[in-house]
Amino acid sequence: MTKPHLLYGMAGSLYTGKVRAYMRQNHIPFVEHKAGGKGFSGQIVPKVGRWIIPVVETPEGEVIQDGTVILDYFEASGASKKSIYPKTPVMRAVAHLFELFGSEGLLRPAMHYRWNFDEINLPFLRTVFGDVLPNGLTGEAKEQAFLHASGRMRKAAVAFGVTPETFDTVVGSYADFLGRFNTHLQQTPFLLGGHATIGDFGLFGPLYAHLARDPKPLHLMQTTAPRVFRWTERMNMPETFIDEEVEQVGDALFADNEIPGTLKSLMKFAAEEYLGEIAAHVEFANNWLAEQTGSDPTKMGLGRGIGMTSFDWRGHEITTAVMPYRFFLLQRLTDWVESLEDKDRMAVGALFAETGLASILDLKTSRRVIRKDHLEVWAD
Ligand SMILES: N[C@@H](CCC(=O)N[C@@H](CS)C(=O)NCC(=O)O)C(=O)O
Repeated sequence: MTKPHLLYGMAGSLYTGKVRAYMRQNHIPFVEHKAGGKGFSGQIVPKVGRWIIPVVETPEGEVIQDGTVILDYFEASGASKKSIYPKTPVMRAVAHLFELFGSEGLLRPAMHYRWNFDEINLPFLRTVFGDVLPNGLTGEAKEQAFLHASGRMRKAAVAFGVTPETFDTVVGSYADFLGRFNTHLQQTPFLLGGHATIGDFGLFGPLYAHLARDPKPLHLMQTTAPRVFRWTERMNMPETFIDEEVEQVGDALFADNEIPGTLKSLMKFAAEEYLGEIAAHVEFANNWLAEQTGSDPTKMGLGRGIGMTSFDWRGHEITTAVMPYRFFLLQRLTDWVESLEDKDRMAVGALFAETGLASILDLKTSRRVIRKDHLEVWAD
């Protein structure tokens, strides 16, 4: 019998959820280990160079970190039943847009609904965080370890722009998003049609691990956006479920020239919610790179963020962490569009212009972000 893959993660982890769902959908046998265990801290963390999940260890002993890199490893190995990369130019660009927006643009509601409703969420979160705490802790030591881990995440929420001044706006914009996605899912089982793409997997991180598991947002999703909740179940299912009442039946994705209005509405939401932020981050990074005169950027450890920058978000000036990983995902969109023939590039450009997203296709950092030894680094 072939050995299974090992997945190191946590039930409540946003990025672990994306990898787990992919492995389930593609019937890839795996064993999930809690990341607080000795196997992870003793053997995996030294190989990866930092404490971060998800990590997959292949049957051959290769260690892979990063949700997107892991999905690409499986796609390249032929494990995918239906590729998560659409074959047509426009759909593939839309898939990359939602890969970026889903992974990185819904962190405000994901963090707000996890960390700002302690009365409802905290008993659940104490248990969930058991997955990442060292084995064997009890009593006060366990509580202290939870307070330490959760304290770091509360700080991360602030670094994504979730502060008392923005709470109401986070709630309002998330309700808007849920409404649009719920309406879209009336006609399609997945974001882009009959099967999951990289766009679904991007959205799934925040929408499942936080927003469809923690008690406060789970109730909100079930009561206000039941089709989105059902989509989170479908994303986690190894079996196919057919509902003939949904207009899009079968595996096919939408045709490039038949983009539903409900999908355009979601693209417009991504523009309103996230375009200002990613543009401000690219500008900050380019200024930051220009200032690095005394040292070689390619040799720098970038960590999770290179600084903080401010911009207008829905009428608030907010300050958020500039994370090079986002440029790595943005490049996947812009590289794809640049690789297209003129007529296809124009078709993508027309859809992005119609939905307020034209300028995202021109956003570029003056150095590319690449991944080396499990870390993000600037390229030469
Ligand atoms: N780009 C990474 C992000 C992974 C990530 O941020 N994981 C979180 C848990 S969901 C984590 O490990 N956080 C620990 C930390 O930052 O200290 C991926 O997609 O794998």
